[in-house]
Amino acid sequence: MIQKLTAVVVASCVFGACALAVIAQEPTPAAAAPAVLPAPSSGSEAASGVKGDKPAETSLASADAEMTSSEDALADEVTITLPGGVTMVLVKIPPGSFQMGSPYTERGRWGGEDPVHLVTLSKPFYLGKTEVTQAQWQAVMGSNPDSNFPFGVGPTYPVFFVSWNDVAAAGGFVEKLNQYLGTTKYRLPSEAEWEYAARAGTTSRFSFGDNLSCDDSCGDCTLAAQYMWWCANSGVSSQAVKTKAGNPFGLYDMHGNLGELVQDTYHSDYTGAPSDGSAWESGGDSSRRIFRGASWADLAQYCRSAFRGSYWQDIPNSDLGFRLACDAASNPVTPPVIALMKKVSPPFKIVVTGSNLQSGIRVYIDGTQWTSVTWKSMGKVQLTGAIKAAVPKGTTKSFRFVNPDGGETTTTWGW
Ligand SMILES: [Ca+2]
Repeated sequence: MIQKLTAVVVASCVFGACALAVIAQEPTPAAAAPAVLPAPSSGSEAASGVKGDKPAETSLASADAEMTSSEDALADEVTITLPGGVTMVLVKIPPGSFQMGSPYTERGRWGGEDPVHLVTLSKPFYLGKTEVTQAQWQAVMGSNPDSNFPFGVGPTYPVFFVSWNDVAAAGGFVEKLNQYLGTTKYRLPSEAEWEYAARAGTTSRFSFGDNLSCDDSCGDCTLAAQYMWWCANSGVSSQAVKTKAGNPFGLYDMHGNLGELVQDTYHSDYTGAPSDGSAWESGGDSSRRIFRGASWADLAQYCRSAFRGSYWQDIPNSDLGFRLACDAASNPVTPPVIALMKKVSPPFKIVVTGSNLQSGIRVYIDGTQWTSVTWKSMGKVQLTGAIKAAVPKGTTKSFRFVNPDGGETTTTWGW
């Protein structure tokens, strides 16, 4: 279950309808490397964790709509709409503290999970309910890197064979998604955020328990098979997302299916790691990035919550994908509410009301960004000549209003 927020969050405009001044502007243009398992090492440190040698138009569903309380003001889930109407759901992860890493007594661990250290995440954030799918990748990037693979291909399958650079470097998925949504808040999770979310309040090896009655390799295991895809049950392929049970936070495939790239560069262990949940990108091996959760091809022991591996930043791998994270605003956010649209003289009057709109709002017409609007004042504002030109009399257009802090709403207008 998702914990309730206890922090008191204060926002201006929460209890009153704050109006956005809409100032018409000039129209703005809209915007395989081998999968190598960690090598076993001696003793209880089972693996090195080093992977491989180098070779729209829909409103946010229920999003942020609870504005009457200062607690738990963020929606438990948000749904973002990608080009073509493809959606992606992110789950609210509550703030909290946890012990990151694995104790010496944990079966199947390796030394890269040392030392166990306290991490405190002071703010909530959102994390993808599933790994990013091929449909979602296709919607944002315009192509499917997996289409020619003989396995694991389909719109509901997680996208794989994308390098960290393909995801998070300039021109990658994250950047293009942010551009499309008119924001900067979507990103990869940090390694600490990922483990915190995978554990979901648990301290056992897996979020479903220690699973000590099964072996840690590829043997049949009734319990684990309810929750994850790994070498025992996946055949020779990743599987459609959300086809196993979720964890206590409502996240799917955190154990297995695909290993998931996170923001952090590779450090051989946690000595010197930050304790605030931020990504660790200084020092270490800057040519490699961390992945978490292991994959359909991996042993059960690598699917543990604490397991960590790394891979070359610029090389794709058929075992690796990712899921998206998103900053939650420090204040509650709400979709803008269009209170009024009517034809008057001058022709159009649009009044946008909502809360926490200090970052302004972006207006899209038929999917193309038309203008950005800045917070101006309370009250009604008229769109005159520009909107008249954008929506000629006798036509009908789809209008999408996006709050960069979260939330959007869509309507269809004509006159
Ligand atoms: Ca996974």
